[in-house]
Amino acid sequence: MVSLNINNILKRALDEESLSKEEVQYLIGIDKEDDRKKLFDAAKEMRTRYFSDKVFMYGFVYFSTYCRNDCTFCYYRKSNSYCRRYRKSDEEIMQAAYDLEQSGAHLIDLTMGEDPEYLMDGSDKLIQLVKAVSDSVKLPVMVSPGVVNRDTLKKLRNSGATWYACYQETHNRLLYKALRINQNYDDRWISKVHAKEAGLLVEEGLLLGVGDGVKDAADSLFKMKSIDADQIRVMTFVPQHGTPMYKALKGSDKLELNMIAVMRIMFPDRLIPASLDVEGIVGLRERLEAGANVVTSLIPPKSGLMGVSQSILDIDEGNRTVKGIEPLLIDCGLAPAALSEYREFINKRHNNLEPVNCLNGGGLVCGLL
Ligand code: SAM
Ligand code: MD0
Ligand code: SF4
Repeated sequence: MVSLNINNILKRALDEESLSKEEVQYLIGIDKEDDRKKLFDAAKEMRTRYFSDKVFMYGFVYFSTYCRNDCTFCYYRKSNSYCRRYRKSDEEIMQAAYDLEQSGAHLIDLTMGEDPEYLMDGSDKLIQLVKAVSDSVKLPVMVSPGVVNRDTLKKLRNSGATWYACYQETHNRLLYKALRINQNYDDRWISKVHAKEAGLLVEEGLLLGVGDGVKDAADSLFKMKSIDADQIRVMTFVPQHGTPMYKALKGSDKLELNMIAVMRIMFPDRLIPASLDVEGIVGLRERLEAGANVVTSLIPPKSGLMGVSQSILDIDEGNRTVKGIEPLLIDCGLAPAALSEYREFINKRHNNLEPVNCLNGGGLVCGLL
């Protein structure tokens, strides 16, 4: 039995030995500042080993904020009458994608609420949009449409999408039920299995500060391992006006930072975002110092486009742009990656043909990467 000592655990982690769930939980929960510094240093060492301190930058286009769901944490839940909604035209979406490409972003993330106009039976509006953006912008495209069926995922892949992003938020089923009201946990999980089968890369993510604990966080990391996600993320809950969780206290982002570092140690060759959508530019340095290697939620200023959990913070000021973040990257000893390096990562993940065993209990081989 290995003793729970930070130096021993980090040494084993840097030697790339697998950590037990007990050890992972211990790392996630560390609180003493000098121990946290050791954790972040180990995470940065891993990032240097696998990514040579290069950072990828993702453009974010939240093109429709209409949603049929009622997630308790989300500003855009359907019953939030306080929320100003929009549905951008194809021209506006293409313009935003073009602006992001010109600014030096490496990817366009097309995100929407579960907008019935895009998701109703027989509609190919989403497929057409992805095709139009993929054809006109020479960048990989991520789609974040919520849960969609197997057939739609295949069509998204065929129309040019590289990534499917869909965050489980938690793997504690009781908590999931309270957060994603009337949404089935397994349907959401299986959509990611189907996405992999369709040849899409997958991003999986967690929401922290919503009643979850350190044990939930550790369990979630092992669950994430089972799906072999290509990109993994954590975001701290930001209370939203007009929602049932508005009065909840915004948790400190300490747990998010520990989680980013533990993710980097457990998944050293995967992409891990530092989202500008939690604390804006002010929170970027600490997320990068914890081992993140992607900056997400870059949004063209004055486009009228919003963020998810910070709907307007830093957008029109131009702080959520490649130009706005570059000085900070450099100050952190990091550098923006070249687009060719991003494509290399994608190709490597596409060529990883290891079968994954990712369905609960069944021991099934359920997809190829
Ligand atoms: N509607 C689609 C869906 O839910 O999958 C796409 C949007 S998804 C990318 C929005 C994500 O932002 C959620 O899955 C959640 O992780 C995060 N998010 C939403 N509201 C948040 C909040 N108040 N605080 C922190 N993160 C939040
Ligand atoms: C972000 N606002 O990266 C985006 C969003 C959706 N794929 C991503 C949560 O922070
Ligand atoms: Fe809709 Fe997504 Fe917000 Fe849930 S998280 S209410 S599905 S936009």
